[in-house]
Amino acid sequence: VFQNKINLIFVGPANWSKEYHTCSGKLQSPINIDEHNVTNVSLSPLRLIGIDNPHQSYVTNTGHTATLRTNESKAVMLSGGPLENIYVFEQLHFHWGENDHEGSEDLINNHSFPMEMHAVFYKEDYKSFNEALKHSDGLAILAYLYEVSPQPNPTYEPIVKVLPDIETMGKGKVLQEPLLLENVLVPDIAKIQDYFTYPGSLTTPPCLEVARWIDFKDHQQLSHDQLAAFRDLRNQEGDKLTHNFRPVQPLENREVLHNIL
Ligand code: SG4
Ligand code: ZN
Repeated sequence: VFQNKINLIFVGPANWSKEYHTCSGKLQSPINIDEHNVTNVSLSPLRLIGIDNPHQSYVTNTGHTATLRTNESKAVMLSGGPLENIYVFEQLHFHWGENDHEGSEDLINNHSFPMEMHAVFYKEDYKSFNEALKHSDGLAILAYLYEVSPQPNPTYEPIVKVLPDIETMGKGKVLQEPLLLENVLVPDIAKIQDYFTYPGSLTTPPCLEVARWIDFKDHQQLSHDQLAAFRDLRNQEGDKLTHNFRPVQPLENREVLHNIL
């Protein structure tokens, strides 16, 4: 039935665990974060290194999302906060929905947002992304939530502009200018220490429970047209990618921490 991973993704999240038992595990993502049910903590500062100079970057249509990578490996590193080690930037990608009322994976107080971006990092000690996937502390994922604004957000224009060129699955395109990841990953330095964090999983099969999630409380802005550009991307079947978020999973026995300054 499940010919490959991409097909499986579209068979629907309810069926994933038939093929991948981990998808019904007890540390699954995404979750609903109930702000009345979090533990306030003050962790050491979260640090991002290497974001202050522009990196040549390219965006690929994977058939499930648009993924951005830089040409240089180990260009950007993450440490501090809930992390005990250094994590290396691998890629970032987006989740969205059919309209401006849905699309995010994690929910806040059961509220869903039109888009969520994930910046995926792997633990440097494991040397490679694939090796890191074999360890429970292998990944750290930064999650950014978006709301609709009347004006386009200039930070995302270089990415949005190439989307029409990568409508077909498998296509990729180098951004016209090197990208300053600082604008994307640290949109407001004053708000970067305000986040929720919990242990979770990849949100696509095989749903590996290897990720420390860090969800920023601050929301970013995108215009309706910027959001709509993502919905024109096409999947393996050639259909428009209008829904690539997983529904929330049970919190089970987990505690969500809220870091405050
Ligand atoms: C998206 O499909 C990404 O394109 C995948 O990255 C990613 O898989 C998958 O989401 C799950 O990641 O942050 N949402 S998530 O939990 O990072 C991995 C690629 O296919 C393994 C490169
Ligand atoms: Zn994701």
